[in-house]
Amino acid sequence: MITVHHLNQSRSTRVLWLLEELQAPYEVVAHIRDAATHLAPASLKAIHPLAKAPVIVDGDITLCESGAVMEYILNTYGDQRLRPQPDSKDYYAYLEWLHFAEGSLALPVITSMLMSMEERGAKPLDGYIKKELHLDFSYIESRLTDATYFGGDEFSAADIMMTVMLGIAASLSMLKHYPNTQAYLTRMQARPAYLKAAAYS
Ligand SMILES: N[C@@H](CCC(=O)N[C@@H](CS)C(=O)NCC(=O)O)C(=O)O
Repeated sequence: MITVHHLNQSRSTRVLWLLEELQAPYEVVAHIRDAATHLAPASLKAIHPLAKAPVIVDGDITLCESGAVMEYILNTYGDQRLRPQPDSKDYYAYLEWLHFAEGSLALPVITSMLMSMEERGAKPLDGYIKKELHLDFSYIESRLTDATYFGGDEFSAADIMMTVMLGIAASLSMLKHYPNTQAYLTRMQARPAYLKAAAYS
């Protein structure tokens, strides 16, 4: 059975959500952020040298990086669910959005979050971040104008990757001018499996 090393307020919600969608058995080991630094505790470093969540352990495998963990779970327990077939028309759109969440969107969103935690903003970064956020959210809004889900007509793991990052963006008031994205987020966050996963935070 998979053990999910869950850090409160972290990307490990993605992993819990996916497992709930698949109704796959798992157990959770909770790690609590340091109250002063907000960093992961030493207990997580004992599981993986990067000391970042999520980490899963399944038999001989210990794996971090939420995208890689999602792929592992789909390969091992997915039974062809929650991603388009590799020879389907939607497959590469699915793959793009699956990776976009961490590869492109995470940087400006997380940098903004960190800056908002500072008493004094890092002004030289402002121009860069605003440009990147505008580019990324315009692209997302356009995708969600054309498609119901990031992967096409069907809900997939790409939606899980994207929704968790979009939730952070919404909490930073970044979605005000992107009505389709906001509506999509509301829809995703109403999914029963998301609500179960989010209850772990
Ligand atoms: N790209 C990695 C990011 C991992 C990451 O930065 N995790 C954060 C939580 S969302 C973390 O563990 N932070 C605690 C720390 O750095 O001490 C992924 O998608 O898994």
